[in-house]
Amino acid sequence: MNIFKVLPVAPEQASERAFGYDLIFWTITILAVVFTILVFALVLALAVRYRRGSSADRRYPVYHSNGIEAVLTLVPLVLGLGIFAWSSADFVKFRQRPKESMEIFVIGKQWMWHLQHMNGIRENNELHIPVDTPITMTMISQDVIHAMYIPAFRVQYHVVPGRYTEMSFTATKPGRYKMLCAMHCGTQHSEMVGFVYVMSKSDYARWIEGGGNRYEPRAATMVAAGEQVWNRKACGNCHAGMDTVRGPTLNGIFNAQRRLTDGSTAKAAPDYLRESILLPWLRLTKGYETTMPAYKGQLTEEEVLQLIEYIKSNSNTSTSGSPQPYSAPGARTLPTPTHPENATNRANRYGSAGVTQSEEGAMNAR
Ligand code: HEC
Ligand SMILES: [Cu+2]
Repeated sequence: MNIFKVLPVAPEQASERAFGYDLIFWTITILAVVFTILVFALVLALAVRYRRGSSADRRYPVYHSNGIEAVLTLVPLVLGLGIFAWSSADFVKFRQRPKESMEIFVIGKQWMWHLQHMNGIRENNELHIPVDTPITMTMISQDVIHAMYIPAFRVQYHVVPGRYTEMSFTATKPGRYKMLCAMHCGTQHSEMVGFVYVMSKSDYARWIEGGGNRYEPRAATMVAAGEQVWNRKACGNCHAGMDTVRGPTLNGIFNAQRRLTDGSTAKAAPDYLRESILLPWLRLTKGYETTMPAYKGQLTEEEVLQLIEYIKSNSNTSTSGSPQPYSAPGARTLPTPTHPENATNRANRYGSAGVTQSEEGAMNAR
């Protein structure tokens, strides 16, 4: 039974967490109202009773009472800590990424939401998802800070420039729900709205089979789109199937520990990869110098997400560490560098000449 449904002040409950969220919300609200009424009622009653000229008995004034002190301290303390523990538990639970989830990539920009499914289907200000399926959104902004907000799901999280944020939820009820921006982001912030369509699993399967929205041309999958960017930008000139003097292999590096020139290590998580592509010199891979061009300003956030998915897809096939030819599923082979020798390549080659043969061997053995 859902007693909160009768209160018309909250949006529909359409996700796995909505009920628990509302329960906390209403508990806090009701407690606040009850205590406000209690305090005001006492203030009024006592003011009337002890007003000047009243015949109240004033012979035994109470200056201190341990009992009252204890009640006044302990009751709010227990209530406050209880609410803290309760809401923290929910918070921790819902900030966890589900073990298996469908990924959606979200790019916020002034003033629209751009969404992309793993199979490449793109949507603007609309999102189609299946019911009862855990969804994880990987989100980034192309300009200012936004916040993805779906009131019916009781989810909201910042979408910021410069790093990925994540938000997971499971929609539990087919329907159409509002998708808003919850961070004031400029003049048309209020128009940065759209809809989430929660569909039955069979409807969703049909929708995605049919190529999504008819007015959007069917796009390549995230991975295939990433491969296109990879080829267009000729990343393969320097990143081959194994570490070379031109660059380290990216085969199998996803989520692996990378050794850096300053002696530290870094996990090749999405944020690290994004930084390595846009501003590669901030953290240099051990054994290499600043020969990789910085792609900041040359790639859109969407392209970076696609590149990362491409790099990730090549992680699955190779056992980490041992250099292997690039062979991801679907006959994606990374071209070996075949570009003609020119001044830039030569400079690159000699620029990274800090890598000696033995060091290179050591890196390959890594
Ligand atoms: C001119 C050669 C060159 C090109 C072109 C190049 N890179 Fe690199 N890349 C390097 C070198 C050298 C490093 C190691 C030094 C560093 O961390 O910057 C590197 C490092 C990286 C890393 C970090 C790998 C690690 O070891 O942790 C990533 C990710 C990466 N590149 C992706 C790309 C992508 C994607 C492209 C194409 C858009 C690209 N690179 C194009 C030379 C290149
Ligand atoms: Cu916004």
